Amino acid sequence: MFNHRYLFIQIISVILVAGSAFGEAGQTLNSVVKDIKGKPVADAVVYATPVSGQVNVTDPAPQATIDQIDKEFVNYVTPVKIGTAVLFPNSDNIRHHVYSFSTAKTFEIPLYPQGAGPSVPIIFDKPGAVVLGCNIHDWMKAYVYVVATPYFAVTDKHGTIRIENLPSGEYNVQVWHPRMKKADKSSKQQVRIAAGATVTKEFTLKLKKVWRPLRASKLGGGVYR
Ligand SMILES: [Cu+2]
Repeated sequence: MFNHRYLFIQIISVILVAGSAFGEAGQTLNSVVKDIKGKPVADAVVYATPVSGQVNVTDPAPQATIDQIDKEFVNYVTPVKIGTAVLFPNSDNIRHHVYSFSTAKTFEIPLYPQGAGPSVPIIFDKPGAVVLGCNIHDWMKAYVYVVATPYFAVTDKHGTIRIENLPSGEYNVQVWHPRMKKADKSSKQQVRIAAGATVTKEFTLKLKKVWRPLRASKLGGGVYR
């Protein structure tokens, strides 16, 4: 027998579920990161941590990949949530040897040839910056930045990021960059993101000049592996 009352309850619950889903999906955080001269800063990690400390763990085993292409790590900066398993394939037809001495994660993947790389990923289980290097190619350098929130992004060449679908609420929004001078008050801002709101936060970073080993020239005829 057709039950009108049951159908009515079903329709109402569909509307309620859809309504709350839309309400939660509307919040967006935009950021622009510049240096003190006003130039856009690429490769900066912007991350928003709920002040309540509550994070919505929708993905219990997140994964990421850092490739090695033409003797460079790709990408240069990879933000990940704590617990992320990172795979290190090698797309070059030569061997690489990946290592980190950083306290947030110390590891080594001894020389390995082209291919998928070790089948066991490296689990990044502590927050902080991890500097990656290659024993063979001194100029190869990259960073994993481990954060305790699922809401993060890395800036493009325009210095911008966009994080969508944050739950509404109060956040600490922070920025990190490999060349950033010591984190200070200006690298952390508290922001309230109301239901349906799009909020934009600007950051201005003081960047260090750092010496980086130069990549061997392809044109110079020098021998390099
Ligand atoms: Cu290498």
